[in-house]
Amino acid sequence: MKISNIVSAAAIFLLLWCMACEENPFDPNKWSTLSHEGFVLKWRVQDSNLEVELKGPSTGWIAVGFAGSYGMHDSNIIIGYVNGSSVSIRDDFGIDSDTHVSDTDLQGGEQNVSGKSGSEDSGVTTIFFTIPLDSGDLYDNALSEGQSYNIVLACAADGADNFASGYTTITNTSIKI
Ligand SMILES: [Ca+2]
Ligand SMILES: [Ca+2]
Repeated sequence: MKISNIVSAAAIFLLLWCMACEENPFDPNKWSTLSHEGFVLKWRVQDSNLEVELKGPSTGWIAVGFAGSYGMHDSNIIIGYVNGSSVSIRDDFGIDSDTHVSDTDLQGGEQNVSGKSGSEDSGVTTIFFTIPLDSGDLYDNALSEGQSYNIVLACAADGADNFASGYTTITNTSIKI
């Protein structure tokens, strides 16, 4: 066997090995992904937290809500928008199927989102954030790894860089944490 063939074989082996690594289902750092009606949600459990990346089809606000019922109702909603270099992300709660308010405005509620960042490109907003699996806040529904939960995905009209505008898209689905 020529040296060049050995090098090629080694390169292919390494490539396949690396690809297999990325697909390792036991990798604790692995992200789960859901694509649903123009949204892409990625999440992973890290220690006692849930790390989340949400992409939504709007240059206005986008939101994901965890463990509610229909629409936004009773959902722990994390809503965010990007305006130039400014990223705003807020910890909300769905008080009915289409109304969300800041946890801070609810009695005993507090903001429990960390690691906030985001970007906007080609009509798509992306936000990153971390929430505790169980913040202890009445307005953040406790989550357990391995369980499935109803979620809500929503966004506002393009350019609605605020938390007050109504949604133009809202959809419910479910994920396994
Ligand atoms: Ca909260
Ligand atoms: Ca909340």
